[in-house]
Amino acid sequence: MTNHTLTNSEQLFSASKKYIPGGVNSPVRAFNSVGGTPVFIKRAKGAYLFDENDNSYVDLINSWGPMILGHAHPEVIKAVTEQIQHSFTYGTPTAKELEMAKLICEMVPDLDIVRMVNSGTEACMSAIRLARGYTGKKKIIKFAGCYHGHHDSFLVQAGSGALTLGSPNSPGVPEETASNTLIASYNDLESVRALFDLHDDIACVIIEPVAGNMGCIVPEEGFLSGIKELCHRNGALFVLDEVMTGFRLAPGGAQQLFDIRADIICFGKIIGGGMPVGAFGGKREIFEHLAPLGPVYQAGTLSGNPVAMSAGIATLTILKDNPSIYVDLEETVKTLHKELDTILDEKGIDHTINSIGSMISIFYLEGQVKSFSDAKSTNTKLFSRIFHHGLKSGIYMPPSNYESWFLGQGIGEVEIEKILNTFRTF
Ligand code: KE4
Repeated sequence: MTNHTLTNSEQLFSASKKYIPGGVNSPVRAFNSVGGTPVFIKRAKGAYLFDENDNSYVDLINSWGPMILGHAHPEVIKAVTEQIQHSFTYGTPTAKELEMAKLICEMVPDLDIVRMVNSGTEACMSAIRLARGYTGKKKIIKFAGCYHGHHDSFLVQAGSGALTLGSPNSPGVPEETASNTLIASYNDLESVRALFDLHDDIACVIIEPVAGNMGCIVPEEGFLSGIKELCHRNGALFVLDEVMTGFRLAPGGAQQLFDIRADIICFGKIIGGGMPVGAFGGKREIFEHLAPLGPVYQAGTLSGNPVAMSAGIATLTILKDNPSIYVDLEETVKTLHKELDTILDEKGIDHTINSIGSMISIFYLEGQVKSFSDAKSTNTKLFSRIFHHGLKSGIYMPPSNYESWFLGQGIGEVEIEKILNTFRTF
């Protein structure tokens, strides 16, 4: 067991709090739900993070999803290095954006057309604006515990960081806005049907095809297709938020894995290969309503910039050309699921592990976890103790029980052993 001192992180954190709200640029990084000082990371390579004291950690966050190829992949670095010799951004159309859009439409089944933006939040907020503009209706349905970014309409019973602050609803969101967001329960099709029976002005349903922001929760058979059918029967659009699952669960994301087709799909994270990129796409007929073709406005100074496109194209091309990456990641997660289940059973620790593809979460409770109401009874105090034990053992898990682990390439036998040992020695 290496003793990971945090002195430099502690000094940096207290200094950062003077200049940055809470010392972080995204709340979940502040360790609010696990306590202690966040570890400041200085560099990363492959499956490893290195802190300011040069301690190494097996990375189970991978920047919350993007780094599926592992950190500092040479081909991604090469693509970005080449582009920046020709400047960073022009604010004009470029051939790189055409190349990126074609690649995405090749990889994602039945995707006609796609618009690049700069984050998952932008992708999801633009998707619901387009759905509202296209249908002329104003309400949306989201699911308790799902997170679609920090747009006003989504901060109602939101997951992810909002949960770690215990405030799934945020001040600053006008009641008039929040009242247009209806809440259903994951894996409960009746809760969706009931809302459609009550309201006739629902523009869309937006859902994470595999929930990752209340911990990992897999959709039950027929749930997603049932939602799609309810949407189309009621003149609403079916919107899949694949910011997390896109290019992670398969080259074609959840649409490929579950053989389901949405009207609008949102992307982020992996699509940028670590650069700030989001995207939303779908049926051509719907996107003919989007500016400059149609009246639904959406724009962005750095949308589709050549540097981000270079990182995204390199990343997606490697994923497209090497489907074995998905097989290996899935094998690793299956091993972790099985071995961790055994270790936690032997220790008599109540737990449920949900996993699919390269996504896995451990809930410290008894019984199944199929929705947020199940997930919220997880023992977050126990999670925190295991989290810090992991940190001391050189494993960096996401600092919240309401997050999925994100695995990247480079997690092999040695890293699996390190992860299992953390739980064995707990
Ligand atoms: P961004 O705006 O953070 O790029 O994407 C928002 C978003 C949208 N949809 C889904 C399914 C997401 O998971 C996210 C962002 N995920 C969180 C982690 N679960 C981001 C981490 C953070 O907030 O720092």
